[in-house]
Amino acid sequence: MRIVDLRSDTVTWPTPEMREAMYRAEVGDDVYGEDPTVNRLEAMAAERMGKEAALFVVSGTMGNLVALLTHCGRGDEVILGSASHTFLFEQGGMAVLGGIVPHTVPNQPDGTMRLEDIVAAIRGDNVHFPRSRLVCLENTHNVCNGTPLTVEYTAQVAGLAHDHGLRIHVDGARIFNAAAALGVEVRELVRDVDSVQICLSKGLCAPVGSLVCGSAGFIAEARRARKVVGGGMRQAGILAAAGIVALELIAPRMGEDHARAKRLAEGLAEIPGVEVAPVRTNILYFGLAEHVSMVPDEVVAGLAERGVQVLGRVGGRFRAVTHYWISDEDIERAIGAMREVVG
Ligand code: TLP
Repeated sequence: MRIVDLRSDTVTWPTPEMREAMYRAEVGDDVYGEDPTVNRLEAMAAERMGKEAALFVVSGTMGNLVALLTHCGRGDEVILGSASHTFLFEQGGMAVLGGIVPHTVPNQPDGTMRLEDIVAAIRGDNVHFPRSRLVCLENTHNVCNGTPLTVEYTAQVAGLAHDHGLRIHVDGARIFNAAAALGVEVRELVRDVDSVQICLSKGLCAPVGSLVCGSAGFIAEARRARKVVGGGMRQAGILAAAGIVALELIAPRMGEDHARAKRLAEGLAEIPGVEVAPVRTNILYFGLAEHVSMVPDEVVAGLAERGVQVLGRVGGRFRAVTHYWISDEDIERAIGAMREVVG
């Protein structure tokens, strides 16, 4: 039975073009800066993001950590969303490894933080306080229904941060989804920010890798931070080759995944007892109405028996994510399976 795997867009396999490019990749020792394929990928990412330089790292978690370690020293404070991936799902690496203090501000349902809440979180100069150093945004916002943050909102937060002498980092794990949903160039979304982390291994299908982008000086420092967390790679061109294909061939097709997520949302919404959250990109959350007497695990197991995988979350919320390897037919199968399980 073909499995329709909607748990995440991280489950994507590399495309045949990627495997071919990986096989043929020219490589060198990247710690010496001698891997031509890594260098090409970094230059390409920097150009796409409108930044001076970029750094290839193993994962989104490492990309965010390296950016935070570069912006902040021990005892500095980072203002970030209470539902952000960096706060919830990165083991508090900033505190564990960097002595950096997370200061959370509530995320609104659309993934934003209210400007007044950010301002209120910024510390004054006082011997009792850690030093506010950085604001982090997440675009698209994973837990907040995959919602894209707009160019205008990002610019407002960047302006506010800079006015207070803080810097701003964007966790852009799915920034290409945001750009596609908003109909803007991806570089517009990060125009005013100091650094951005983008993932190649989610909807973009590459097997491994993220990039941190920023000014040349910032990236030179980030290269040191990457090394100290053990992220200096050698013949990494094998991996970067897939990343180049990801940027060239996969990034432009995010809209297809969004259309399928929308169709899935429509199909699920027609099933009595299923409540579907608004969907803007490739991430769809849904839940069960109170009168449905099933526990989430039963739904996840029932779908799995029918070859459909979704994530079941605390509080009875389920997540389904569309990606390159999900077809129109798979979406109809998922809807049919849910109808059988809940119906
Ligand atoms: N997200 C994963 C899980 O960790 C939850 C997923 O399946 O969605 N930022 C954002 C916004 C992310 O969604 C993720 C991964 C990361 C960072 C971390 O990236 P990796 O997994 O490459 O370390």
